Amino acid sequence: MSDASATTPIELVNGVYSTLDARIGAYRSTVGHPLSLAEKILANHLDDPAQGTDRGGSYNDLRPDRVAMQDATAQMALLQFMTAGLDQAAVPSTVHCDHLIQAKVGAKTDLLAAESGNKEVYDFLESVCARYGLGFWGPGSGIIHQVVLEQYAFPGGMMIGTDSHTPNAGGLGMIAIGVGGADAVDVMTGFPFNVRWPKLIAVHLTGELNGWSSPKDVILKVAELLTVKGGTGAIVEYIGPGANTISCTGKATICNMGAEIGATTSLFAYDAAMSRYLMATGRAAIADGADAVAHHLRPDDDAVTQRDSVYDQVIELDLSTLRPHINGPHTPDLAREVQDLGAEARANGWPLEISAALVGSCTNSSYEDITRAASILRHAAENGLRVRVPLLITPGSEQVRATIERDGLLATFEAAGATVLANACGPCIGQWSRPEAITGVPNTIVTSYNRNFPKRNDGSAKTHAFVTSPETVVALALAGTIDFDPLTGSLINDSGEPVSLIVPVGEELPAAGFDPGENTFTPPPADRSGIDVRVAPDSERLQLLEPFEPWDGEDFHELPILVKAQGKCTTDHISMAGPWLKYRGHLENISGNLFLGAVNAFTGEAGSGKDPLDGQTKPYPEIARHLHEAGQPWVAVGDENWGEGSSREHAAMEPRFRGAKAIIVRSFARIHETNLKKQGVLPLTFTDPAVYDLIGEDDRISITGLAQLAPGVPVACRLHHPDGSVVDFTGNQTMSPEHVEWFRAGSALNIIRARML
Ligand code: MIC
Ligand code: SF4
Repeated sequence: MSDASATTPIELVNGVYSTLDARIGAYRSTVGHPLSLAEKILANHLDDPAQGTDRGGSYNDLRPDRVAMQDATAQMALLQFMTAGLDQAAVPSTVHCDHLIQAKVGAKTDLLAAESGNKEVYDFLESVCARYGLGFWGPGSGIIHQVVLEQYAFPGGMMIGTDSHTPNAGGLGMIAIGVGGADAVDVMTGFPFNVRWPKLIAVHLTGELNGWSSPKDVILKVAELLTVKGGTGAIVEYIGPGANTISCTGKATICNMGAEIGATTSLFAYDAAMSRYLMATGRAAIADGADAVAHHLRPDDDAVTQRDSVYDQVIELDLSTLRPHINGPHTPDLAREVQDLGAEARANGWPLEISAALVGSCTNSSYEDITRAASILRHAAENGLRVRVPLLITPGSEQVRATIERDGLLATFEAAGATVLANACGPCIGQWSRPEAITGVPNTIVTSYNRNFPKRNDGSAKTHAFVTSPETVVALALAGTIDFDPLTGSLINDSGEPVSLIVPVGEELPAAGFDPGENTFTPPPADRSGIDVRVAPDSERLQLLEPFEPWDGEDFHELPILVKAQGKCTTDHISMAGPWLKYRGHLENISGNLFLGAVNAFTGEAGSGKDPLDGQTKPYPEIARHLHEAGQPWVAVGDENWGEGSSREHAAMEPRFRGAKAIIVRSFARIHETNLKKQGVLPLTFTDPAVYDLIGEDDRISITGLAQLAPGVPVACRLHHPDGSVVDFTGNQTMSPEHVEWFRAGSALNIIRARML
């Protein structure tokens, strides 16, 4: 029975806590080693407690407590859910309107523009929520992860969310996993969530952050150490005495950006900081409940002392010596300390001058973040310093916005000339309208966001985005250049005198409590019988889904290669966001962006290649449409960490819709690989990565023996060169028996549909 209220009811939490003793006790006796926190929470959510688990090996069924979806992914998730024929979502689920609001002028104007521009989509989402018993957070309510942290996350809980930064809730001790819409559909239709039992990485924290160093610097450093694929298939658990010195929202920042290292999720143990946050956000009953079972909400003491044998990998990090970092451009793991950036930028020809500075996003817009950044601005203003570049701020939620307005913090930003944007993703997801005069030339921006792939923020590959803490963003905005060390540098003020910045001072939580602001939540109505979900047949933005065809039982013979991508091919490269977000509910229209960002390995150009049917050079989406219309299936080839970044399943559905049979790459990012399996596309990795180099533009690929497709058995492939010569190779796959069924049925959803009928 689902309960889509504005906050997680204590009954749900108590239900989860009531099984901890028995479940954890049983699990401990089967594995025979001290337990990490991740194992405890997962064991308590196993669908079948007797099911064996094998780290990095077994796929297990879990029962999450909640589902959350944001507007840009909810559309496709709910279009799929609707085809299952249920009357109500099986677990408490919510939809959050945050991604579709474009940042142009400022909060009020932009929100009004979004409400009218996206009306059809918001009406659709609101009516689906009402019809199927989901909670609806309207535009202006805030970014999904912040609202979840404030309202729904709880220590020891487990949730999935259709957004890669769902792990934000790990800051409140919850296992929160980012998934594609099809996984959300499983859970909303009452099926378990299936995931590979994760490996465990411990980050053992000692010491205490000080001065300019902030939680963001912890994850910027960890991203450097683990790289964008180092967390793949693992839960990163932050342990050790240093963890307790970080605020709850700071922990959330760290877990949030764990998405950038590919981790399944990241997690902190329940502690006093979490209790304080629960109290401050009106959830004292949950804090009491958690206190009563606190020993289950942290790793065993022995797991921490014997960490080298309990965890698969251990990173030691001394917070006391950690210095402020800044990562980028173009990849979130390119890290260095802030004072080293100037020299590196000069050596690489990156513009030193900053064209815009942005504070906020789901990663960094807590009360603590904003007070720390504001303290720098206040001191600067008192000492005749000015912000030298456009400064933009996106509050993470209506509650944060109302509170920082009440406490005069927004006024500090506005006095410094900052533009306050809507409580939404905005420039973080390319929803940022900037003049061509700026974006048309190489330029540098600094943000407190988490992602910085090319074109991510303003659609321009010429924009170099660097991610850092909010206080460092503000310091660099005062300097106007990335060649500045806030710790030791000084800036010249209005009177021509040098001024050094003070060390940022923050407040963990508002002394006067949070101001909830406007009510932006709509619960489902008690009587849902008469509610109609309407999708206009001629809509450009919404399209009802047709089931994908089941596999025809044939092997794949001599398929052309639509794209051989070189280097990074993230979900942004496969299915760009920004202006394309408007088609997230219309599979055919959004397929107009397929591979627009992918770099053609034969030409070095992004977004275009040779049409295998007529030999002409065209944009990839046009070639894909041509192949689709001609009934010609195809494959795509790529390099490492294919599908890194977002959870958007469009990056799997578009290729599927256009006729992709297999994606063959050196390695995959977790969410995207699952999304491909869910939609019936075969994800293969080269057993011998060198085969990638042998693939030519006019080659074809055969994949055979598919009738024998079985878990873990490599698949036979053959590369056909145009001169008739061939190269045989194998593709590894990570299919479970269930995944093989999805492939045969044409998609995971086809199986759900069949079971529901
Ligand atoms: C992102 O940060 O890339 C997004 C936009 O939030 C995505 C979701 C999406 O593409 O809709 C994510 O992280 O999953
Ligand atoms: Fe929104 Fe950016 Fe957070 Fe994604 S990372 S949820 S786009 S604010």
